[in-house]
Amino acid sequence: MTHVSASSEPQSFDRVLSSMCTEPAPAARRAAMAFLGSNPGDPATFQTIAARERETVSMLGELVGLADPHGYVTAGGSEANIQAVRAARNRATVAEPNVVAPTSAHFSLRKAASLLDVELRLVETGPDHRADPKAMADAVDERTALVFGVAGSTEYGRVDPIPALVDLADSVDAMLHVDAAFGGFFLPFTDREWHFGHAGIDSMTIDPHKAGRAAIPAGGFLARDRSVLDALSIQTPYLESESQVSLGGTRSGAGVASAHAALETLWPDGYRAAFERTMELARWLATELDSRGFDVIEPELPLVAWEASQSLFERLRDAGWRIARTQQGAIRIVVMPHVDRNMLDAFLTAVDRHRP
Ligand code: 0PR
Repeated sequence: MTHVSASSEPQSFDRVLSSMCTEPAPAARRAAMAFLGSNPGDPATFQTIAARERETVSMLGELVGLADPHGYVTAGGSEANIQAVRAARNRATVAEPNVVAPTSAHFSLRKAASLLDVELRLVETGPDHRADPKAMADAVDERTALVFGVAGSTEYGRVDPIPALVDLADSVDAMLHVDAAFGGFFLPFTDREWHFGHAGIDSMTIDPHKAGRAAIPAGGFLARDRSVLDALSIQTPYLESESQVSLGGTRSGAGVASAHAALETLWPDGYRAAFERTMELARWLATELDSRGFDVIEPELPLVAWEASQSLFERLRDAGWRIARTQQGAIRIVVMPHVDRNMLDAFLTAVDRHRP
């Protein structure tokens, strides 16, 4: 029998500038291996991993400024975003509820809308690539169940004006969800207004398997009130445990254990050091691209977006660089912890070689 595969080598991050995934921290890798067979979806049977999940939620709460958080470790940001929409829909008292979000919201929101049969109202971002609360105010009404904001957008690394979105959600009695899947492990070291310190935030997405340096799958769904999780709860008649709030049934103990180990090892000093190093690299890369005459969007998080031609993009890809394009045609480089100065030097050499 012939096996067809690109390579038998393990994943190399050598030229990966497109991904929000990175090398897991060594302790996170070891912990994942140790819990490959345990299922946090059945906490009465798998009590060790269930306890680690509770501790993980509590550590994530500390990161996002929420004492006594409710939540669980999801399979990723998509599940957490889908669950936010599901909770809001289940709690809505009106028929045909809608969700109002900026166009910068991750595409998982479109999955949520199609799965849950809610209307998704996407509102153009402002020229700064952030949510535009005034434009969003025109889109909300008495049927709005959820207002959605992003703290660290997928394409530009932008933080929406969360306090203004909180006010907007309040004005129509809707829930407010913040998607900090990408930004959550960087923003504690900035002075941005994004965390649960703002009274009106109901729920949040924050993903250990991105900048948290946990193994995949490890996302996070956090809520201020127990009632948000109650809105997700399903009875599980024949299990030892009586109910389940997660979207998945059997879940990865590896992801949970890995998130727990990463947080225990890296919060806060390790994450702070990683943020400072990658942020400085991102600023440096932005300056280098700018000095070559490219239009660069000033990085706010370790993500650099810059205008480049389709032909340069394709040549860099053909040369083996893993890079992504935004919907508006900019090249997007995510400066994750596996990226270093040598790699970016090599990338800039490639840019100089392949530009017209
Ligand atoms: N929310 C935000 C803000 C995101 O950026 C993402 C993922 C999600 C939610 C969804 O998270 P999951 O993919 O964990 O469900 N954004 C990444 C992106 O589009 C997804 C990704 C990750 C793509 C790694 C490629 C890759 O190699 O960049």
